[in-house]
Amino acid sequence: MVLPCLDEAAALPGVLAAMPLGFRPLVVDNGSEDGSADVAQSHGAVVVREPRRGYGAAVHAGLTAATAEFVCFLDCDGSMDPGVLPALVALVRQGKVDLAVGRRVPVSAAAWPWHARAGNALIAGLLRRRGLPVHDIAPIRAARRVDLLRLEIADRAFGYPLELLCKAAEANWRVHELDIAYRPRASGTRSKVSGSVRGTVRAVRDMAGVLW
Ligand SMILES: Nc1nc2c(ncn2[C@@H]2O[C@H](COP(=O)(O)OP(=O)(O)O)[C@@H](O)[C@H]2O)c(=O)[nH]1
Ligand SMILES: [Mg+2]
Repeated sequence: MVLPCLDEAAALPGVLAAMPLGFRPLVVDNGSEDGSADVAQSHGAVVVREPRRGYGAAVHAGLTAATAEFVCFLDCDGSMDPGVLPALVALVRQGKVDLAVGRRVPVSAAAWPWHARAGNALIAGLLRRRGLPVHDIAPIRAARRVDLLRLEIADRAFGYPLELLCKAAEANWRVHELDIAYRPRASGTRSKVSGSVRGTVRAVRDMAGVLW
């Protein structure tokens, strides 16, 4: 399991404690300054260090470092329960789909700011027009490792999840979306993306670069 991480020391213990049986957590750190790497290590994760900044750079480094046949991705801010991952992996393992993704269902208004939700809904709508049955550009997904490497995703920032979905559509992958609970990130931690309008604008800019 690949966990992109930037300054999530307060959330990591809870996320790693909820790791389902048989999953090996790889925390990819991008130079956190809050001791995230040490916390991850002391809670049983393998730490991969990626000097290049960016969500996509972290996810790609984790995918490269992973050795399992099936890989999955999850934020390590405590907003999503790792317990949902076995269901996603099972869909891929059973050969029913090539990519299983989570559709975030917020448990409260605070879990998902309006601007992030609006930007996400807009882009998911464009993806459905390309034939993908998705309602979210979710940061939670499972697939075969070799399949993902073959997609050759180039974005190293917040455009990564969208580029992944676009390339999966081009390659005619079977994609399935499951509802998952989306909680507010763990207290004591700070959002890097959708916590501010500025962050959302940055994410939409990265994503627009992928779509056009
Ligand atoms: N390695 C790495 N992880 C990042 C970076 N930016 C965000 N993340 C991680 O990616 C996940 C999503 O970021 P987050 O701040 O939760 O975005 P939000 O959910 O939109 O508020 C979290 O696990 C972050 O720690 C980055 O530049 N590098
Ligand atoms: Mg988050």
